Amino acid sequence: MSQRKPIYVTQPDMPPLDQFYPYLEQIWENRMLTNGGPFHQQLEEELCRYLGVEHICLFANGTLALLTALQALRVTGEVITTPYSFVATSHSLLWNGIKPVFVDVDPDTLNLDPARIEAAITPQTTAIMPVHCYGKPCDTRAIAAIADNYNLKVIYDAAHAFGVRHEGASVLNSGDLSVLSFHATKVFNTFEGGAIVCGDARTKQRIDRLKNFGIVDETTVVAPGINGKMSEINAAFGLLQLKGVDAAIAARARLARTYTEALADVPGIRCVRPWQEGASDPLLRESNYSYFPILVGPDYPLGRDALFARLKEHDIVARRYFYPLISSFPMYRDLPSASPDRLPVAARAAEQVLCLPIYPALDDSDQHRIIDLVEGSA
Ligand code: T4K
Repeated sequence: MSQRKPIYVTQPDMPPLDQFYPYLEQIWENRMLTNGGPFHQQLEEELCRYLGVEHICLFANGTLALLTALQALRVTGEVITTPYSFVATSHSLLWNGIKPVFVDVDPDTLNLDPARIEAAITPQTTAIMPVHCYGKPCDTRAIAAIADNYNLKVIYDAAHAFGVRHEGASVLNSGDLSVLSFHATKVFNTFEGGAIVCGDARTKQRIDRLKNFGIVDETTVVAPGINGKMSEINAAFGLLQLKGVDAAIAARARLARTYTEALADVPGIRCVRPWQEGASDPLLRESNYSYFPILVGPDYPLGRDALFARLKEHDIVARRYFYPLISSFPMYRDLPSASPDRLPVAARAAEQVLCLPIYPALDDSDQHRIIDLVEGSA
């Protein structure tokens, strides 16, 4: 058994600790620990500038942001969504008493397939909740056209899409609302955290009230809001992280390029989010390289799970994001739309996917060890 430290699918990018002390001193001095303190305010402003969005509402995590986004738009009834995501996407619907309706994904992008959405719309449908899976933009134009036609809201689960651009602008401006996660495993993290991006001040005000118990002022409560607030310590860490995020994404892009080139000719392996020339430019990038998913097809000498186990034997902890499909979990599997024969593309991807380690501190020799193991030459 080797004594090496495991290599995880991701590791948070940590700025030097001494750079965090001044923020802590400031918090101690301010004695404002939460409820919209100065660092919270500053992070909202800096994120709006960095991301190129009009308004942002910070949250304690992405799941509370999803829950609140649905409430902000008063979504009810049925919502069309993808089964190929992290469970938080559909859980946010159940927590709001909404019925998820699963629709299959596109085989190339693994995002919700717009061509299949219309057939799933019923008189109860009020919204679509797509996911920019692994940070790859959905077909936002096609989704907008369907939403306009049927008068549906669109809430993007953009948990993976921090800093991603699409057709020359932030992908976070698509739809009615976009929801980010700043969890420790994400490209930009605040330990735990999340946000809702919206386009107008009125919606921001409503969301800000909903995340603070529905409070308007000392004597007025207008909605059964939740406590979704981000604390000052998380906001301060976000400000520090933001300084290094372009360098972190550039480091990820280099790793993605190495994987893409090394694995291009391995029979049976398909890179779902290959590195692309020019795609590291912060103004153009359609990817933040938050994940490096590969599909292990029938031409590969090992099954996906055998490759997963082989890597693990070498202390490389890859992850099968997103297996099992959300629709196969007990709270969803009896829904008519959850039947696996209606979701063949997502079901196949879930059986074949393996996310390889990618994070700025992954060193070249470890990455080559991973590549050698996938190539079968180690
Ligand atoms: N929508 C989508 C599409 C999402 O992917 C997510 C979250 C959400 C919504 C909800 O957002 P949040 O409420 O989480 O803000 C992880 C994360 O917990 C979750 O945030 C993320 N998606 C999901 C895709 O992955 P796990 O259960 O796989 O995490 P865990 O603890 O196994 O971490 C993965 C690896 O990362 C570990 O092997 C080690 C490493 N790691 C992890 C943590 C927490 C570290 O090195 N340091 C750390 O602090 O869910």
